Amino acid sequence: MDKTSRRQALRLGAALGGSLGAAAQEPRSLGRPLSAYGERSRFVKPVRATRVTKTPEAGSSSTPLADTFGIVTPSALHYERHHAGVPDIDPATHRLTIHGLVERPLVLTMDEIRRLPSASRIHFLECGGNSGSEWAAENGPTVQRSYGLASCSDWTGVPLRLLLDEVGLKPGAAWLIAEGADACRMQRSVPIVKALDDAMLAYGQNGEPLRPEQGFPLRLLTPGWEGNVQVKWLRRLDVTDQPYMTRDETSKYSDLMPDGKARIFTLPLEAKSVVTFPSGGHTLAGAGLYEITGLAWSGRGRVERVEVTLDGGRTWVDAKLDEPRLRLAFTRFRMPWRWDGRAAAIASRCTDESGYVQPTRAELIEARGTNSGYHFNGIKLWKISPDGSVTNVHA
Ligand SMILES: Nc1nc2c(c(=O)[nH]1)N[C@H]1C(S)=C(S)[C@@H](COP(=O)(O)O)O[C@H]1N2
Ligand SMILES: [Mo]
Repeated sequence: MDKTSRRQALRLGAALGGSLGAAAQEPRSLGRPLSAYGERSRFVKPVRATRVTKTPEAGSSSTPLADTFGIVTPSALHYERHHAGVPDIDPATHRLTIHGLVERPLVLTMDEIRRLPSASRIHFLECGGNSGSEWAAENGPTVQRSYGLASCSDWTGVPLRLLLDEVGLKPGAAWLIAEGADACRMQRSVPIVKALDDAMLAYGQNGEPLRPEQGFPLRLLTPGWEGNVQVKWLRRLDVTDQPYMTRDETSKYSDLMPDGKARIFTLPLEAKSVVTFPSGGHTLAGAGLYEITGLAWSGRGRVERVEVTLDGGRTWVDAKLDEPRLRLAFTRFRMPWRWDGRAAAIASRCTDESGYVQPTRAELIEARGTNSGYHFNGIKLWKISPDGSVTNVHA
């Protein structure tokens, strides 16, 4: 198909594109010289949005999901969540201790860890509190504010299994307690089955060492599980027969059910998706062609299907999924859309390879009540008004 007929096929019409004359007149001058470490164009502005908490050392910042392409989040825009600030760790003095119910306790330097067989894998990371505001009546205005505690990177590191084989698990070893080197010494209990399955000690992120915000020089990765277990600045793994019941696995990252009991250790994240364009805060320039796009992911494997609704959930059509569709990674979906200029309510619905279908918010509340603050994975509606403005609505 030549260029002319493709334009006709998309029927872009006079609304898009200018005339040929103007571009040819631009002046030329020498560009700037080489640089040692790259920066993005000064015309590109998206940044992480910071949520201010009591102190800046115990806060979070969210990824501008609507401004990223594909499935990999630029390291500089990866969301951040930390409870005691970002420590400044010299990898030359950092140590990882593995002890507890093991035959041969080990203390490893970073150089020693870097000599071990390694792997690189693309995985999403999502805070268990991501889109927590969707439980409430008042929700975040933009996809960044409401869904930006999720990012996806190419991680490099050592399969944890290798090291556990090396230290030798003693009978009764059922959990390991991962501890960070930050001031709060954050700890989470990890079932040993995950540690022996696909958990990884990561030192690389998107082709370079981890960013300090992501846990430099070493973090635990438990792919598909809530972000909180993926302990950053990892300094210690204590193999035990039971969980520690730490602060972050009891009072935090747990959900109070209507019967007064709490769901705890809900570690794998359920299938989820969100339309990132158009989404809250966008303004459509007028009727015509747009590409609806968004991200889908599941802590239980691959994304199998993403459907999109334009009428608030009455009818659904399949979106196109980008390949490769990786296990426990973001999957990008897309769908061309010709907006007729009338009110619309758009949303996406993800089905993962286990057959699990993303529930509506109402179904989620039916099952879990309204006391939950974490683990929200309901279908997310955005309302398009005739003036082109896009807002966050529940139903
Ligand atoms: N040592 C340590 N690890 C930590 C945290 C922390 O505060 N300290 N925060 C956790 C939480 S709540 C999340 S959601 C993820 C965030 O990882 P990121 O900042 O790389 O996005 O790290 C987890 N690991
Ligand atoms: Mo988190």
